[in-house]
Amino acid sequence: MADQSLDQEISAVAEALAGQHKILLTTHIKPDADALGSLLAMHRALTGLGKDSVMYLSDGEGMAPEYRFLRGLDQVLPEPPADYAERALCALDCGNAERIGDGVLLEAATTVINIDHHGDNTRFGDINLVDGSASSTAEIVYRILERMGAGIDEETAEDLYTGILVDSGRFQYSSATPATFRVAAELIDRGVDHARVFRIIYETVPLAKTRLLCRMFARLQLACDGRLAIGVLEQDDFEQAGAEAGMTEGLVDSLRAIEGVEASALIYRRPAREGEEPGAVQYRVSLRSSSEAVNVQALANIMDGGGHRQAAGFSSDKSAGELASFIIGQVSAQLGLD
Ligand SMILES: [Mn+2]
Repeated sequence: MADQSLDQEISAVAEALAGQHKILLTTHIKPDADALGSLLAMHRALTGLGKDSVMYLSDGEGMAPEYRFLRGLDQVLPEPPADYAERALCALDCGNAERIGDGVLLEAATTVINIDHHGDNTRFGDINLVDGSASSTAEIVYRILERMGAGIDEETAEDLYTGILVDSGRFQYSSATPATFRVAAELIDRGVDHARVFRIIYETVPLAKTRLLCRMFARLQLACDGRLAIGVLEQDDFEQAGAEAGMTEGLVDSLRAIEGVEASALIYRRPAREGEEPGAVQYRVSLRSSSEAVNVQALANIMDGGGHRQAAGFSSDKSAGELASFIIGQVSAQLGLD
């Protein structure tokens, strides 16, 4: 996207938000740090501007425990507010409408504002701000708030910093540009204790999650001449490890980190919830690539999923074995191995 049109889109969203009073903010199911950070920061900033802002999350149960330190999560509603049809809906970090997890909101909203950084975003909003080159939605939210003249206090800064930190792979992915580092520096200037945020997210790993990691590595499968790593976690693995559904966060990245590996996949089936048939839970597949040669977004799109070239995912009713074969076939073709 040309910088100028992006700049216009930022202004359009800033004006649209400024023109609304009642706003419903939401983000994607199984929210990650970027989703939560963007949601909380936008809410605090809009509230600070005198707006009637409400946060809603259709399914927060798969949330990774390391993000629970973020302040204000207790204000996120598990059900849509009664007056949802009177509100403008602002979706954050959602590549498509299905990611919101609650179709009725989209139908009912007075206006839909879609703010995201997934390159394959379906532009489902009335107003769309999609910057596929941004490190994170949080970085985009920072630019919108700046444009609106909204105050960014220490808490808002921490929310945004956390989103940027995690989605940029601790500032190591190529999506982390000099501009990303400048925004991060600005947020630290506003009081973020970055060393503390780092410790909470990366250095207080629950033992149960470490056990889950061990189970994943115990059955590690290498394919495509060692360029593809596949991990599988069954419901039983979560039980044996004493792990909860949200503890898969980041596991796929450790598969990619193996020497020679350019792409990785984690195929997993979360534990069934109360009243849910274990067999009814679909497999979820998280995909990562560290090479130009493998585009995991294209792979996810075939299975009705989505994401970025280097990080994507999808859900499926197929078996773990079928999914592994599918991924090996696709990655082999992309690498020109067959
Ligand atoms: Mn994101």
